[in-house]
Order: sequence, then structure tokens, then C-alpha cells
Amino acid sequence: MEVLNIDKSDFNFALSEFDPLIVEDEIGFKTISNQPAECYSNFFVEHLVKNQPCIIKACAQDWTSSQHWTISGKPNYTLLKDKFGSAQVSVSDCKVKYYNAHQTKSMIFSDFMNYWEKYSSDCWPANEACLYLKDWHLMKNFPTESVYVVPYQFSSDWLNEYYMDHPHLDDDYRFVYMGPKGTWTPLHADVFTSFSWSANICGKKKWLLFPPGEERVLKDECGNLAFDVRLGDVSASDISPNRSFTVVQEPGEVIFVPSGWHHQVWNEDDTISINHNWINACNIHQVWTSLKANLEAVKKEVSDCQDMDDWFEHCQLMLKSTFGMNYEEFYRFLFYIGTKRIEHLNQNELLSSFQTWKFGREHMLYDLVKIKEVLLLFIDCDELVELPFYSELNNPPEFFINDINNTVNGFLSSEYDFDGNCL
Ligand SMILES: O=C(O)CCC(=O)C(=O)O
Ligand SMILES: [Fe+2]
Repeated sequence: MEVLNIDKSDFNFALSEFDPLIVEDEIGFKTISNQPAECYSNFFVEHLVKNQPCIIKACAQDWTSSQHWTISGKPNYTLLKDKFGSAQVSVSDCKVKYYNAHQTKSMIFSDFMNYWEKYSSDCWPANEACLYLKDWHLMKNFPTESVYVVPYQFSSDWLNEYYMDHPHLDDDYRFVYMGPKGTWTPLHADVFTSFSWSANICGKKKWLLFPPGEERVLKDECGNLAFDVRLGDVSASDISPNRSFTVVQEPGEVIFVPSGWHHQVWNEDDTISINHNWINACNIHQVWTSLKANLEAVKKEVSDCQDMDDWFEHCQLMLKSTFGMNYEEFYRFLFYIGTKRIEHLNQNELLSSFQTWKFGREHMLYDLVKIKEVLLLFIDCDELVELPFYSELNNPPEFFINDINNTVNGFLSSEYDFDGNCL
């Protein structure tokens, strides 16, 4: 297993007060080559810390899925049906809008493949449904299948680490998407303000991306996020050409979508892709900011019942249903990820990721420093004391912050030219 680490100079830079959301000059889209894993630190700073998108060329073409799930650049319908035929999958009809999404239904995978094969051989007829299989947890449901290797660039993935280490939760953020030419995904930013990466196994995707903040001009007349930027939902003159990026992703290429970047996606050909949503030290601050902002929105919505008993708990329930995570889950997640790093550091062990990569000492320390920064903001929230889970915690955040301090201060010495006091 190859060791990935952050270089000393990058470590210092990444720990500085750098704020990706205010560095306007940096905003851009790059297509880059797939450098060897020794270049991890460079990718980490240029794309993850700076929250800048890119396409990585020639990244996925050797995967088992790229080699075996396709024939001459088209889906291998027979092989895929043989492997996964009886699975139940969720499919969206890209021609039917339902509230602010596409209408979805459940299907048996082999029925979906039979539909797809015929729809494509009939040249995607305009009068038929255009079905898109989305968010399929194939890797969780078929854990023994060899499908792909997580690229080193995306190996620091706390979200999937957490779910893969807790199988009883029966969830993850590793997905397969499959759909004919013409299928598409409406405008959105990703769940929890996470990062995403997406690899094309076959086919082509067109992406339209907007940096954080640009959603201001992407609202319809009711103030809701536009469903489709192409329809008169958004006034074309409001979209600034240097704050929107249209890129085409070819087979074998992987796109990195940073935190809080809105995007709309079209399959320009019959396409299969694999993607992860992920959170790590570089975007945990954005995740916290969105969690808090979503709670504020919930509180505003139900402010008329503020006097009821358990109002704060009720708001947390609503937060869970709108954002997908509440304060308790956020804390338990950070506690798990942080504790695992403290243990590995104390035992002088590297930390493995996706059974493929291993993280070095500076990486684990960086993770801990960022967890601590967010926990300091977390404990500053007045309402924590109103939430029963907080007083029932065996490991409250104040103690955990102390543990992090002890570990980090024990490892970081004068080798690092930043102020130990701020840790
Ligand atoms: O490929 C698609 O249709 C959508 C993918 C997406 O939104 C993502 O990877 O974040
Ligand atoms: Fe997305």
C-alpha cells in the first residue's frame, strides 16, 4: 500500500488562515494529467484546500468496470444483467418533473437494462420515457465485486470511512449512475456541502459548474433554486461567463466537484459513471457552516412554536430530514474520525484508506487540527445545552478537544513554523 502524506510546506500553508471562499482570483477550471501518487500533497493543496474543480485525464480506464462492463465504448448489457440482474434500483424519468426533481420509481435492474438496450437501439425516441438509474449503492450491495480503485486524490474520505467502519448503519456515499443519452441531473449542490468525484466508465457527460455564491443568480421567480438552467428558469444575462464553467468529461476521465459548487449534468451518450460524495479536513468547515445555516432556516420556519416543550429537539429532527444530518450525528462522526487518528498516531501506525492507500503522520495531524477548529465553533453554539444528547455524552467535545490538543502538541515540534498556541 502506497503512503500518502502532506509535505511540510503544504502542511503549513493548509493550516494557515486560507479561506477558499474568498480567493476570487483562484477560481478556474483545469484539466490535469493523472500524476503519480507522490504528487498527493500538490493535489491536496491546489484542489482540496483551495476548493477548485478539475478533470483528471486517464484515471479510470484500467478499472475492472471500464474493462468489463463495456464493449466498444457501450454498456455490456448482457454481462451487467448476469451480474446484477435481480437487484432493485431507483430510476428517474428525466422527462417528468415532480416538484423540484425528476419523478422516480423502483425497478428490477434487468428490466431497466432491457429498456435501455431497446431505447438506444431505437435511437432514443422522443416519445418514450428517458430513464436514469441514479444513486445506486452497488459497492455496498455487492461488496465482493471488484469494480474500481479509489484514486489517491480522493482517498481522504471520512464519510465513506465512517460508513464502511459501521456496517450496521447500512449506508454509504459510493454510487453508480447509468443512463441513456439525454438523461440529466437538475441543478444542485451536493448533500452536506460535500465534495464529489465522478468517473466515466463509458460515455460522456457535460457539466455546467458554478462557484459558491453564484447560486444567488440561479433562482427562479419564486426564489427557489432553478431546476434547469437551460429553461427560462434563470435569466441567461445573469450568468457571468467567468463564473460558470462548461466542461465535457470523456470516458476514463474523473471530475472533481468542490464543496458548495452548484452543478447541472447531462449525459451526451449512453453513460455509466461511478461517484463518491465525501468529506474530509479540507471541507469540514463548509459542512459545519451549512449544517448551522440549515438549522437557522429550520428555526425560522417553526419560530411560531418556539414556546413548545422540546422545540430545540424538534428543530434537530427537522434538520435531520432536510439536511440529512443533525448536531448529534455530526459530533459522533467527528469523534469517531478524530479518535481513530489519535489512536493511530499514539501507536505509531499509518492509517489505511480503502485498503489501497495509507496516510502518514502529518495527514493525521492535519485532520485532527481541522476537527478541533470545527469543534471549537460547535461548542460555541448556545443551544447545545438544550439538547439531551449533549449532557449524556461519555466523551463531550470539551474533553475531546483536550485529547486532540495533547496529541497534536506532543507530535508537533519546532519543525513546524506555525504558532503552537493556536492549536
Ligand atoms: O452524473 C450525474 O448525473 C450527476 C452527478 C453529480 O451530481 C455528482 O457527481 O455530484
Ligand atoms: Fe452532484
